[in-house]
Amino acid sequence: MAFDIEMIKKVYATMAERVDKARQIVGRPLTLSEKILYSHLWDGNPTHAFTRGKDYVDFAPDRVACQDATAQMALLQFMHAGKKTVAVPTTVHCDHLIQAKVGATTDLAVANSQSKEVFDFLSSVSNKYGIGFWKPGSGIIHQIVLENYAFPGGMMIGTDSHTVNAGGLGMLAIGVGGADAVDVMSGMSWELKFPKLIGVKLTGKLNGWTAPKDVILKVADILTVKGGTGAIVEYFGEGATNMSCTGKGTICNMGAEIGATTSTFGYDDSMRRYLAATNRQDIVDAADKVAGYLTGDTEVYANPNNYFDQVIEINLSELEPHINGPFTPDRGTPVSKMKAEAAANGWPLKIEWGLIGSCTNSSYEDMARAASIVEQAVAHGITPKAEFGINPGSEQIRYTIERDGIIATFEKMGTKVFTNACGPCIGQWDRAGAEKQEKNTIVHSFNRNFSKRADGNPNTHAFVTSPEMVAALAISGDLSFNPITDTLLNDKGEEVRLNPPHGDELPKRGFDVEDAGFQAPAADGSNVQVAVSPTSDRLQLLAPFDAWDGKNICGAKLLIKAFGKCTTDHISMAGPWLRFRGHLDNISNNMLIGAVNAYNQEANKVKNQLTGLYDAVPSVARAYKAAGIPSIVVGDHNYGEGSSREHAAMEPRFLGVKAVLVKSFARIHETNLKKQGMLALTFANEADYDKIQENDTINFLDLTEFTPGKPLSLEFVHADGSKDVILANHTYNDSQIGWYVAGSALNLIAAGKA
Ligand code: MIC
Ligand code: SF4
Repeated sequence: MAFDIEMIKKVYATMAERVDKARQIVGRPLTLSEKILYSHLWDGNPTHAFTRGKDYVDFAPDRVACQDATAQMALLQFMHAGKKTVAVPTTVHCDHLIQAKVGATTDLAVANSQSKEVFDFLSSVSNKYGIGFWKPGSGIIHQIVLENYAFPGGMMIGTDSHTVNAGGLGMLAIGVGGADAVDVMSGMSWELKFPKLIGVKLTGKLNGWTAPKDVILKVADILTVKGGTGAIVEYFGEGATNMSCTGKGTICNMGAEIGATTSTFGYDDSMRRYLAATNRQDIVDAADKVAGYLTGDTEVYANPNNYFDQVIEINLSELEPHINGPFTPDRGTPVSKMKAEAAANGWPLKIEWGLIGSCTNSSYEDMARAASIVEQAVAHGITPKAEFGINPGSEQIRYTIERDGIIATFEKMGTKVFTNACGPCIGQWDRAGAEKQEKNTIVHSFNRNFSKRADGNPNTHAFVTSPEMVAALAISGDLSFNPITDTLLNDKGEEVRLNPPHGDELPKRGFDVEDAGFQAPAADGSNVQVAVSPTSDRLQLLAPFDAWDGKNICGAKLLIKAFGKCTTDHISMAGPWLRFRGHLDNISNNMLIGAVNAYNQEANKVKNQLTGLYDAVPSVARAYKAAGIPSIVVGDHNYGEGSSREHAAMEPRFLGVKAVLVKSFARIHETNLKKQGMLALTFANEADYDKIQENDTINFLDLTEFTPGKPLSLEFVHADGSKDVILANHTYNDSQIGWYVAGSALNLIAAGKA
């Protein structure tokens, strides 16, 4: 389990040299993000300055992390790469497949039996290929990475969009699809368009009820779900250094919700404290020697406008607690405005559940601060109005908060302590009554609140807020409750006011754990057998996708024109479908079932042009596929926002969709489509979206001339015989066109040609 200090020292040894060189080449002071990017170039030393937002650059990340729901597909692909072991340190974490129902002990036992086949598969593949394996119950991937593997100045990738959490410890940590991870695990470079840079200057100091979460809830409100696309967000200023390391993790974590490539903070005392508390003084000693390289240059932070593409300033002393939602994480409402907003929008005021946890907010500090609110309520004799559930971030956190009496405090309010896992955050929540689809409100400390995400009920209004606000709101049972100004009634009918939360940043007596849940891989795994049963409905070996036949795509049918928000939750739903993440055929039955059809405003009801009848999206896709007819998907802005799950790209590929044409893409999803041999295209003229009709047949006119920088022409033949030729842009470079030609990036690796 030990982190690799020698590897880290090596990173630091080359960092100084490379950063100094980069500074000369770029010809000006450097941001932290640039320092980490330039010192992780695949070909060693920097030779020229890159253009932000334009140049594709090859990088050499230091680590890879995968979670169970995406690792299955990633490792099924890795098995085709023909390698003996992974080329860089890699870990697999079992956290997504555990349902929250009655409480940790029972729920974990149920998961271990229901998903035994999948956990056994992940454990044996990890053992075979030199991958560290974190068992179910060990915790949520991003907390474990922060506690064990993240280090200032490092670069890592992970098959989960919230990999970015490790920015809290000064890393550049980036979420990717499994195919990208396979490249790095196979010893190849990892490609990324050199990001733009957004600087966020934090002045002042958090106080009262305001928490780190409010910083990112505010940033999300300013930048919206696509405002960070293609950019790294770098935080600096006295407000940043005044904040805990895990608080920084919360802020970086939710950078995924604004589409940012990643977010990061410069190395400071909060990171020293956190590293020391998690038994990594060695890293502090090594980092201190190169500390100047682990943060942005002084001139940059003094005059940020000269160095960042965009600068935002937030005064933490004035920041109010925020409650974001419902249905989207960027709809921000300061707590003082909630009463009016909720009334104006008809949001149910009664709160049914308060949930604290997820990779965003499950640290020791989060639990301690939320418990301080619960403690007060108990002392005042207040009965909580809503139900309460917590998911600790890791076994180390759970063990320590139990030792320190924090769990006992929560239990005084009848709180359910669920497994150290994602749980309700990813729809792994057997919520009683959810099937009735009643309109209701829940508050949680998670990061995402897309429709149906937590409990499958489209009428659940989920609001995102800090753990301490979740506690206060759930106790009051009222979405419009403002703990700063309002009072609560206790069991004697007295009005009482809650004091602002408090809690230790790190446990005074240190962290403790009996069994963290780690399994080290075999020193030589060559004899380890990995079994996948041919009759399994959970796992299926992959067959390579067909190579391109070199011809224009002709006679394709429009499968769906998606209307409005279409996240990866709409394209490949999680919750109950998570159990098929290792079985491409089975999981394809959820393809686009959440997307709204632009022609009837209904989900999962599209026209089958062969029969004229309306049917479920996967059934119609399968009908076209069976008839040998290609299909295409059309979508709106920020298509594929949210998760890194490559199933959202593999399913359409598997069901015969050839192209996805949208107004704009979320970064990870666009790459996932390219890697799986799909055409990811954007309208050259957005208004052309309106020209596409339900009964259209599509012909590509110049795919045979597919080249970087040259738009493609698509002919849409309407039912009355009239035609529109629509120009589609793409961002494929030469090697990515190679993936398309081969049928997928993996086909190239398997052929030894990558
Ligand atoms: C999520 O938060 O949506 C997930 C589940 O963690 C995903 C990964 C997945 O779909 O497995 C993510 O954010 O990438
Ligand atoms: Fe798990 Fe939720 Fe974090 Fe995704 S966002 S990794 S589902 S806790």
